[in-house]
Amino acid sequence: MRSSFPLFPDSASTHAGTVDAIFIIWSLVSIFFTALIAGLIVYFMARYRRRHSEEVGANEEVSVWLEIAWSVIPLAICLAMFVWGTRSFFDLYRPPADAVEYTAIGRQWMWKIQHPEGQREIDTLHVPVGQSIKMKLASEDVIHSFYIPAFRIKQDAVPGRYTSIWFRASKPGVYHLFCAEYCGAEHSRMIGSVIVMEPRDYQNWLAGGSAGKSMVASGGDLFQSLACVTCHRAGATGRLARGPALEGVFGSPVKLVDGRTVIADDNYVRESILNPTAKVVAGWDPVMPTFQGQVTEEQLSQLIAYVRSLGPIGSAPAGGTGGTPAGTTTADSPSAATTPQTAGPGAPQ
Ligand code: HEC
Ligand SMILES: [Cu+2]
Repeated sequence: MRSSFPLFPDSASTHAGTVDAIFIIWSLVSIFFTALIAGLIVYFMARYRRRHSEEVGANEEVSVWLEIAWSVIPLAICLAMFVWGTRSFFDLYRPPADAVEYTAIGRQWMWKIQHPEGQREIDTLHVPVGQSIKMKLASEDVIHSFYIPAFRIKQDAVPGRYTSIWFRASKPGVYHLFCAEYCGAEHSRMIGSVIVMEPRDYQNWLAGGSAGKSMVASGGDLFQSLACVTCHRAGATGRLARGPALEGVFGSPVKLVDGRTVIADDNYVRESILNPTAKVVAGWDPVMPTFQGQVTEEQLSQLIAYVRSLGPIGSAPAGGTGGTPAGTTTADSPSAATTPQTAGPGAPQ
């Protein structure tokens, strides 16, 4: 719970223990060596001071073992901390496979949150305790930073691309949500709350809200209304296809005309929609129009959720929540890479 004068934030996520341990141990190690070195300086100053005006210094024997010790011991401590810190850093930024994806879009000066089930909130984030949650972050204007001290997580929200961070809340309660990047005049008012609930309460909360459509369903609507479907028709190949089928594309490698192969992740699909000529799929002409300026950040993440939900052709559309990419790579998956070398690109405009 929030206290009015916290000296140390609450520990309310599974990250908190490791992050605190690293912080505390590093602080103690630093204090120990600072005190040791400063103490020795003062001691030696007194011990080896010049007592008579005619006194001159003499060379001391150098102890090789002493020199080795003070090189090797700090090195070992630093390397151990480096390995530990790196491992927990990767853990913070690599969501586990069962993580459910929420979207947070920063804009001057608020956080717009969207749940996979479709609920939207501003400056409030309701989450169930014990569930791994991946926050996908974007920004509509300047750099913001999504910061929940009680969870020990902080990640920038950068215009033009997606970043992400994940957490698993471990304790019900209400915690601070901040923007930790100076983002303009009212930056200090870009604050909100994270409300961690028991799973049952969370379900009630979901049921009580005006849910609207899930991310995937809204994305499906946009796919129709923006006419993506005219070119990306499921199962259409040969002369019918004006664009590659998107089934099974998400999470798979895509071959590009310039010979590179990229993995179709959030940022790839985002770029395909906003700047289609940046990476053109091998075997296709760059006929896709840009949708820059026609879709909001929120709609973009809905479209991406929809594209991700498209399993391989023939399979039922994946359910809504999807933290794991639908459609895994199979050698002969009908992704665009190899499809219509002859018919597709030649189709009228
Ligand atoms: C005029 C036809 C056309 C329209 C409309 C269109 N696309 Fe495309 N799209 C293409 C073509 C052709 C390609 C392959 C060439 C390329 O990469 O630019 C493509 C590529 C893509 C890719 C990359 C696919 C892959 O296999 O890697 C995605 C994702 C995509 N489009 C999504 C969309 C979405 C979402 C919309 C609607 C907002 C849309 N497209 C509208 C023709 C179209
Ligand atoms: Cu901000």
